[in-house]
Amino acid sequence: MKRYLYTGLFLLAAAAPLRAEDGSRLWLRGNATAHARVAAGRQSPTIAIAVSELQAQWQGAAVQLSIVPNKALGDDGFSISGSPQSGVTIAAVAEQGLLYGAYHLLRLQETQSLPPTLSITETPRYALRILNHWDNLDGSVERGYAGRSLWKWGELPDTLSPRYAAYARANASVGVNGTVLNNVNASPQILSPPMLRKVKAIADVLRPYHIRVYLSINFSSPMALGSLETADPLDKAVQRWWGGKVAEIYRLIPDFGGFLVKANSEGLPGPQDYGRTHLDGANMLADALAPHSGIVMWRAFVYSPNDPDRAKQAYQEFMPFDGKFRPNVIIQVKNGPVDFQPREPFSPLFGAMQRTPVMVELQITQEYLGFSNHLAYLGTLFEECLQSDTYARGAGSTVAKATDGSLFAHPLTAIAGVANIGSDVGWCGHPFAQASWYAFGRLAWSHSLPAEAIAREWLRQTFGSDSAFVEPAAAMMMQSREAVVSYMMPLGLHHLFAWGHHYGPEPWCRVPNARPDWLPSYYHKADSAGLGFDRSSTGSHATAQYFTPLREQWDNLETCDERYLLWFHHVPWGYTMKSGRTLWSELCHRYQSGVDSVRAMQQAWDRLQPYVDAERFALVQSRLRTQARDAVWWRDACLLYFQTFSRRPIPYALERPVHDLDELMKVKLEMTHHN
Ligand code: GCW
Repeated sequence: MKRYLYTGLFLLAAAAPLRAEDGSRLWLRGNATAHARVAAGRQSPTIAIAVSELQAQWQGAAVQLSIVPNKALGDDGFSISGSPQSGVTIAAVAEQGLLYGAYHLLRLQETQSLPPTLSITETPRYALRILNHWDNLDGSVERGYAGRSLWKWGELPDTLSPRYAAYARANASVGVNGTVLNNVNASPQILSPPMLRKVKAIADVLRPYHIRVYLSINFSSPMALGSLETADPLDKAVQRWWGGKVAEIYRLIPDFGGFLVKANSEGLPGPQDYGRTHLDGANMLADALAPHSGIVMWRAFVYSPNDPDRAKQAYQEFMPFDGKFRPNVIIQVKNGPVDFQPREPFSPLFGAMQRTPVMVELQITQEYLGFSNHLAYLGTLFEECLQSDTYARGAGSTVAKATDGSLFAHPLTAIAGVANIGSDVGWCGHPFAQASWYAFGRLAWSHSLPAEAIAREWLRQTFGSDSAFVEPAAAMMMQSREAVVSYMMPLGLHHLFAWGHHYGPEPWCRVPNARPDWLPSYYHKADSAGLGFDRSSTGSHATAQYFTPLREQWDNLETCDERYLLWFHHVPWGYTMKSGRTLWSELCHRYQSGVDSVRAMQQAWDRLQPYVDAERFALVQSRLRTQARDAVWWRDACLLYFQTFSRRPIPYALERPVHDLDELMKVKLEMTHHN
């Protein structure tokens, strides 16, 4: 079986009732036909952007932009008053509030939700709303499925791609105010003087949109770039080197945001190479940045094999340091304890680390959700994580509240999303993948917005406001991520991916001498008795890292949320599930329901053809076909493989597999992108 992943599309010769669109305008498709009267009491490059956006697009009467001393609005907040008919006032403490207010007003117009009288006050829940680009200096993008890197390092700093400003505009329109330009697997070269001049050129373009630049750093930089013989964070020469480097950066980029650090993780250097700790490393960099008000985002994605359960390791390594970090350090924690799986319970560090600022890292790029081939709207995944109750201070202690400064009063609050953006004309590789970028920005601003409301907003702006389109399309989006969970890894299964890439299934994968925790069998633990990883008190006891009542609920097979069942338990094949079916039978039903959902998405999409331009219609239709084939592939691979252990028949009411296990075990994908 040969699979063609990025080999072009066969566009259908469908009638094109609507203008063709390539997706390049994202959700900002307002037609520049308006000539609104817009007045501002002050001038600045940022205010000029707000004014010109409103002038071009606002269909109502006049707009007044005012700076007011209303401290309650904070740096980024705004209020909107007046009425579209008689005139609107946008007020803010700072210029960026006016910019966000302008985009908010235009969004209400474009989504056809302008009330007759406006009385709006908005402030963001997180101070820092940051995209992380895993972009390498050679133009490749780690886990990127939307072409090459947006950053054209070769032609910078002299040539500025028009996409930089378009990128800044799109982000500002949803409130994103920071970007880490380079991969966390960082090359020391990013801090070399020529590269810093290129970074400065990008920062200059992003500045009027109030997007700060941050960089990922390599912990060995003092050795690779300087002539030091060590990168020991307690070494005075090392500290001086970082101090000098940071000062050099701020001379070029006075509003530079700070560093993102992946250290002692997946082979990268870090303080532990010198017998020091994450605390020593983070605080050393924090001291270098503090005089310039820069911050350190230190990642907790670590799993040195000191405990047989990888899911426990970040908590074990970081909890002892709680309360000991400098105030300008924030710990960046992936949503789940393992690694961006289609579904994971939230990381136990949320809620547990109370005396240190902690930020959520979400993955917008679909590393584990079918790349840009599969339609998987991640607003629901982000919402599920942010609304998970940690019970850290009793019921209602959601991950969102444990990180937004409300439950634990930290002035430094932030959230990050690993971008799915590249050189692709449509930015994200799949028209619907734009929605996950959009949703990240909207949730970073307001983490209690329902994913469904965000989907509708995005659809109206990106395609059109006809409810005959919006309602079925929103329904399709809302079930899309759950569909992926069902056909890939239902009931708490995780990491069944093929070796070397994370696209297709390889639950049988064996690689001689590989780290056990990089192999699917480490996670699914299938045997003749049953399936799943025992993380309960009879196993690795990861449940103990959660607060009561979760630890008890999840510890007990009978009360464990079935979404996480095989995450926390090794369950007998004949175990009776809530549906009354056996585990085996339930597993078969779940895989089939995933396939069925994709078929339903295909049907729903085909019905929407009259409402969509031909170009995007055909692209989505073609991607859904790939997704439908892949869903069957996943179902057959996983069920036929697990059946070698369960030795039970696939329930007779369900579709039969269409592949042979032997054949599937021979599939080797030719991936054209970086794995
Ligand atoms: O998910 C894993 C990815 C790596 C990534 C790493 C991380 C950037 O497979 O590609 O490296 O996580 O988040 O550091």
